[in-house]
Amino acid sequence: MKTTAIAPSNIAFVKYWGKFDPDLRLPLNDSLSMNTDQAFTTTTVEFSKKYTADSVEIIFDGNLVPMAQKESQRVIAHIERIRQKTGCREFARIVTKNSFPMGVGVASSASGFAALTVAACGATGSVFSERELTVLARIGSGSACRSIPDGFVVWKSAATSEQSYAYSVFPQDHWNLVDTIVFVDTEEKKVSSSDGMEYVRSSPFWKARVEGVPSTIKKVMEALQKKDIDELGSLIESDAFSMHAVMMTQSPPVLYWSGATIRVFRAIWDARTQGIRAYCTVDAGANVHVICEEASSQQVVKICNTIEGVIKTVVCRPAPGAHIVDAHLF
Ligand code: 2P0
Repeated sequence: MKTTAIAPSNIAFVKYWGKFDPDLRLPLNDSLSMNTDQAFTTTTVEFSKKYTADSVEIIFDGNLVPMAQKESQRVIAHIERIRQKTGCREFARIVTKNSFPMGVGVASSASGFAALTVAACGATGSVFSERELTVLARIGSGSACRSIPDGFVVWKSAATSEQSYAYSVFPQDHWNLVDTIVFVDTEEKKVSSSDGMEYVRSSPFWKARVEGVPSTIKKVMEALQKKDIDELGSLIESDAFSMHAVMMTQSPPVLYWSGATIRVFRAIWDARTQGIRAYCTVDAGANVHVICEEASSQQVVKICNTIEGVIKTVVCRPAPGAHIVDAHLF
């Protein structure tokens, strides 16, 4: 059976950095994110007797190419997990396409494993609840579980796999927030998130950050409910810096920012003194996400496009979660 799914990427307002069970990807803290409509992955999975091995291909610049070995092994391990859960015995062909470059801190693994989970589960013919899909996606890549429910999503930290799931807290049309992704680097990052967060406990600050997260999530939920951009923006900017402070003080340290990353921060802070209500957040990469309301979006894009080192800006709005579509990739 063949199934195709589209899954958005997501930008974390309260970040996930560190796990207490790396195999099950059980996170040290809850996290909260917004799905983004312009950064997404489309994946088609077909299980069939006609295949004699699993294959993973990616559509890159319009051409179908085999996925690099390290990534394809992770994809096939996930397919095997789904086969074991469903009793499916056939090999799979997997073809995938991203709307954005991989490995540049724009959560390609989040949209990738969310789309893969929904497409592969659908292609087995078995029926899963949304919660079960988020648990499965999480084992593929932690933040992928947040790309399955709609809009604004919380992922719970919990002691067991079944309890660490993601759920929507507000739909995508709750608030006209805009995430302007400011690309300053489109090369693959040198330290993957999985590798980087392995050493989280070597930072003297990790525990303080994890202990503060429940209160931050509560305040972010209140700011979302009230649609208070200044309160929300201050909280997410502060959480991003707190995560990067942990990264930079790990041993070995991880520094994802470039000079242009910092120029974007400063430009946005300057803009705030001029009354533009916009705030920065950064994931495990150099590219900055500028969060504002629709009314400030054009000014934000204009400012960002004049900063030295900015390659391009992509304007994203809140998006629904992963879903099945009719148009297959093969
Ligand atoms: C997040 N990041 O909350 C944080 C912020 C990066 C920085 O989730 O090892 O690719 O596959 O579970 O999900 C990126 O980490 O890591 C991430 P794995 P993942 O969005």
